[in-house]
Amino acid sequence: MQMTMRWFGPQEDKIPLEYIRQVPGVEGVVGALYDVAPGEVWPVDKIKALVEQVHAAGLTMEVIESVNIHDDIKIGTPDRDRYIENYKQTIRNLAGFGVKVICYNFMPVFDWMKTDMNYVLADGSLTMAFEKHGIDKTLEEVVKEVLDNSNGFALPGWEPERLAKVQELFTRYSGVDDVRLRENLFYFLREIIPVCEEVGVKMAIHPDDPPYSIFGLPRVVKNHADLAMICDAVDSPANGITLCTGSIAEDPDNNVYEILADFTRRKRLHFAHVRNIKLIKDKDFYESAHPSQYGSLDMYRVMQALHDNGFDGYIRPDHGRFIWGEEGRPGYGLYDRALGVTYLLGLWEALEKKTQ
Ligand code: CS2
Ligand code: MN
Repeated sequence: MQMTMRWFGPQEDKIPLEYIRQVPGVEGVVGALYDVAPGEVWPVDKIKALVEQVHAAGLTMEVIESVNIHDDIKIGTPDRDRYIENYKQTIRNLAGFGVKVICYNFMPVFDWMKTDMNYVLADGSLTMAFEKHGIDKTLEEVVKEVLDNSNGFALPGWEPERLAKVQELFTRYSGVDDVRLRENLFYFLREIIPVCEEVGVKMAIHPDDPPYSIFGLPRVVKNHADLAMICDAVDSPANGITLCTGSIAEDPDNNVYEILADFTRRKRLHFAHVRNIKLIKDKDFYESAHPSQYGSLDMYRVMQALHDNGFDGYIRPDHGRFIWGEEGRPGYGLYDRALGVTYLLGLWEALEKKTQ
């Protein structure tokens, strides 16, 4: 297992690599280029500069999150083949610099969705939340809530220029139901997985956040059955998943522990996002501190499901709260995520010693 933290690069992240290096147990960062539009090839010179900077700080960069998928691939337009060819080239370029895992998602229109970016917890810390009265707002109001409260940071998957035309984007997806979206995902996988096998890269799909339909959009990465169908669609170790405990647990019908155990056993779980959420009522939730006592997940069981089934991939804490006066990119402050790392590694050490 390799512990990592996400880092948004020299322009987009105000946390220096040196600070990440000082978090005990963190060996690498999960990186990405943020100045390349979805659908374009990631240029070799930019990848090289990023990797060299990370290595110079004594860290690895073997995981990318995310190489985002162009809407034409998700919609399945005739233009998709051009974007898929670009994606293949990006995979090759990344493999040339030691990248082993690429995290991506297949959510139409938006990446994750939250309705409250500054939810205040009892201890005064700030977190993100999803409440259905928020979803009663109009589409434009919800988009505005997220964009206005991102503290000046560009949020991946929330490109303002793309979402300025959100209604138009919805219209483009109007003929795409779950069946079509799934077919388009499988088409994409059948094209790219052979390239991944050739260059030694593993794809790892991130679950939908939230894992059910919002605003009538189709959803195909919601639960155990969806993940199994995706893995079976192209039966290769290069076709795997990122299990985000927070996202998948937003639907209380999902058994996070069983899902973790099953895909770890199948050797398809390449990347784990481990965080806790607190379900409030009717699927409303907020993102809590990592330890079990603050949320709805038993984090010991989460780590046990990975450990006892031989997890050997990359792991990172996921969104943290804002504590100790820190400000910055929502979900990605240093302090609370560092506490998450320490806690998860503590659980892991206990599991290791118990079985020795
Ligand atoms: C992440 C996702 O920051 C987050 O919410 O867990 O946005 C994740 O990076 C993407 O969905 C993966 O493609
Ligand atoms: Mn996640």
